[in-house]
Amino acid sequence: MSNEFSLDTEYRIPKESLEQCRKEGWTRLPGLLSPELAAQIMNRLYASDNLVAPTEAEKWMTANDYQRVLRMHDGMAWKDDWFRELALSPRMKSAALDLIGQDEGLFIHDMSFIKTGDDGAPTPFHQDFPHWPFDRTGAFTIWIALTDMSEDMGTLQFLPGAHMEGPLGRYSRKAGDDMLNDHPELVAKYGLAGGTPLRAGDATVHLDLSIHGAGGNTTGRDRAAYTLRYMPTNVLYTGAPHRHFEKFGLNAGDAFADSPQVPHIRRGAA
Ligand SMILES: O=C(O)CCC(=O)C(=O)O
Repeated sequence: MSNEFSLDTEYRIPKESLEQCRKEGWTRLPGLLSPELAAQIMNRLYASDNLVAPTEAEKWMTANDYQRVLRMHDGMAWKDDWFRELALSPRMKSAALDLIGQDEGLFIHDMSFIKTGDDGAPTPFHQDFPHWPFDRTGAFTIWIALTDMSEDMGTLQFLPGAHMEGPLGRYSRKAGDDMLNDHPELVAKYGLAGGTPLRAGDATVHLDLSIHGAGGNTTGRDRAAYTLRYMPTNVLYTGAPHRHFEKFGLNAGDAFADSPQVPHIRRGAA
């Protein structure tokens, strides 16, 4: 792996990108990982049988035969040290702390979104926050392309600035539930951004209130993404059911920062 991409090398996010993220709720992180490391992540995910099905609260994600159209791994960094070391590496940590804007933060979740090439359905537009048991906003997702992705493979799209609307609710009542069906005016108001090709190892970031979705994938090639989620240290657990977060041993009202299951990331610390 060339030094430029090493996990020991910090990835500092330019001021303009941090400003874009604050204003628009998303930004790009080109070259976050090397294409070789992206391929390694993909191979490890494909070799793992740790697949999860969407829960009742995730019905929006896909049709019933989810394994054909969407393969998901959840919480790999809580099952396999290789993924944990990646999430806590100087490279990922420096990028996450730039986004948090503080010298300390929390690593809280990782997940894959692999749309198979034969019939990868679109990802309905949604916000993440209403699906999570967090008492305040502040969490965000780093979404990493694991293969080169053309536009027609469905990279994430965003409504830039729409995070300022605040939480608009869960859209999880049925497969394909899309918040833009209830709020068609938002596209006219904010427009659409993203959805452009990515190289393996490139990433996009979106905030928990960003409205995002993706086109389908009918290219015949798998569209594989790996996501890492981080947040500031002050967020409290609401106790709402969630496949991953309920494993942290917290009671409603507890701070995520106090769970031994939640790794802290600190500027400069090993
Ligand atoms: O990859 C996708 O299509 C969905 C990803 C997503 O919604 C997320 O990471 O929050």
